[in-house]
Amino acid sequence: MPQEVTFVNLRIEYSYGIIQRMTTLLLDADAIPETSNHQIITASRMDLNLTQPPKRFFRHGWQSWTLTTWLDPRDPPLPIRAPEFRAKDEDPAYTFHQNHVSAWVGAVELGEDDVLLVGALNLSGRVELSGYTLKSFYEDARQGEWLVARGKEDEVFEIYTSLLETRFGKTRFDKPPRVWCSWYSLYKWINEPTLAKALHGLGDLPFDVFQIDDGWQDDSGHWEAGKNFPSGMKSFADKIKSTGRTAGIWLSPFIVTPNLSIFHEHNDWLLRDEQGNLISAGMNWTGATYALDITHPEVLNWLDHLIRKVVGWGYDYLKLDFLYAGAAIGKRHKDISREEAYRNAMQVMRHAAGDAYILACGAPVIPSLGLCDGIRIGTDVTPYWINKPWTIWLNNPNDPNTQNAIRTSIHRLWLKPLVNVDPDVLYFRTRYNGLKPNENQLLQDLGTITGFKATSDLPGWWRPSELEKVREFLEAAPKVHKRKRYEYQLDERNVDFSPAIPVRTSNVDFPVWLARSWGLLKVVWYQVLPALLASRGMRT
Ligand code: 9PG
Repeated sequence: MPQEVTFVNLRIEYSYGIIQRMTTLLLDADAIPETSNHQIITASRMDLNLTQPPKRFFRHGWQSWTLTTWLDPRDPPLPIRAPEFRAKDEDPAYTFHQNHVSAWVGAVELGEDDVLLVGALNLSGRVELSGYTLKSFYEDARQGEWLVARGKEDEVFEIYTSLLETRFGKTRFDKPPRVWCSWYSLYKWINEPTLAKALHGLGDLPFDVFQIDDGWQDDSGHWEAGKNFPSGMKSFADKIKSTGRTAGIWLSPFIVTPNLSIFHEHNDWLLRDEQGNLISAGMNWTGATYALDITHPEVLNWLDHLIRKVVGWGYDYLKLDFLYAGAAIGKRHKDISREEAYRNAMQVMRHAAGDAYILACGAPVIPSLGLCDGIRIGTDVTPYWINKPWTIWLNNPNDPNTQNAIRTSIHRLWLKPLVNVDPDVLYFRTRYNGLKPNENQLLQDLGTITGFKATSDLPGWWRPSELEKVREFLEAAPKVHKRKRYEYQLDERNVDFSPAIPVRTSNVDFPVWLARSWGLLKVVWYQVLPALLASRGMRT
């Protein structure tokens, strides 16, 4: 029998199914006062019927790189046209879903300053907008708690954030670090002499961390130094620490590629589907990647040893990347939900890391809370605003570029009380930089707002005036005031992020091969060529 309970001014109707509890929540939006109020409801599914079409739908991306924004509900979801990017950029369960599906938290804008938010308080919650109905559900029909809150946008997100803290915990670091990271200048072409030169070139600039990114490792998959680091990784950590900075290093512990020996040595560690086929984890710079079954006891043991080894070398800042692969869909050794599997393995690594700082990247967001200190909140930046063929022609708002990165990051600033939010690196160089001054400034301003100040610029690429700008920027702490959804005031200066917000798609069926090749030209020109020159000691 349906049962009614009072929820502020909402009418809730509970009905009980045989196997699971279904909750249908009937909402008369006009009857609810627009002042902040909230309620926690336990259900595996909750259908919330809106009496009016929402003006906007807040879609929260599953992992760091996935589109997060307020959408026009009339715009249908469009799958990424190039299959190789789907597993890397989207929640694989909903790639072809006909409705917008938001990960853990969804919201609708009913009027000016009037937002209704539904937020999962357990793992595996999703919120789908289907016409006038907000359909919230836990995957695999699990039972869980939901926050339903109505009020001003910032207020409802604050309520959600404080409840998430009680469920999952928060970072131990109030102040984010200032980081020099090797990726966005040298990419995978790093070597000992070039990094040593960069380390030296930073002089007394106030960077807390010097972080070595992808490219240091050999082809074993066991995370040992590659041939470009003949003195070994411990030796380089010592070098970094002798300059008074924390040593940082990049790892992607949940993915493997077929060129690695571990792929063949431990084929039984790989995640497979019901039919025994390997699960693709998308592409990285070296090609196809596959996911590890992180519920396998040997894999968990291996992860524990790996983190202890790297921390033992002297690295106290770990950028753990491509973490979404841990929560890929597949048949696991242990029959638990994919996000539970992810959180258990993160817990093992958190424990093994001791006091080291963990930056989660490419990471399912809510399942990482409490187990990482920082999290990347957008896709990768690039020294240009947009890569049209890859973003527009291939319908990929998660494609690495600065516009996509700013858009997603700006919609995740509400996470700041829980975790250091990393909007990716900022550029201070004009050399090899195709960003217009106003675009570059927006990215820097995002760094100021999050407090996570990072760059990859090689010191030799800076003009003397740019180097001074870096010092000033790292030391500055302007007062940040949010004026509107996309407008901020930094001390006396107004900043408007609106130019980064539109999602541009194409109705033209450009051949995918053409879009791929065309887009690659920009990557080669702005990213690969400068990196190759610099890695050979030229123009650094
Ligand atoms: C290292 C990088 C950096 C970066 C991470 C992550 O092939 N791809 O399309 C691709 C996209 C992004 C990407 C890597 C590969 O970025 O976000 O900061 O650490 O890995 O490989």
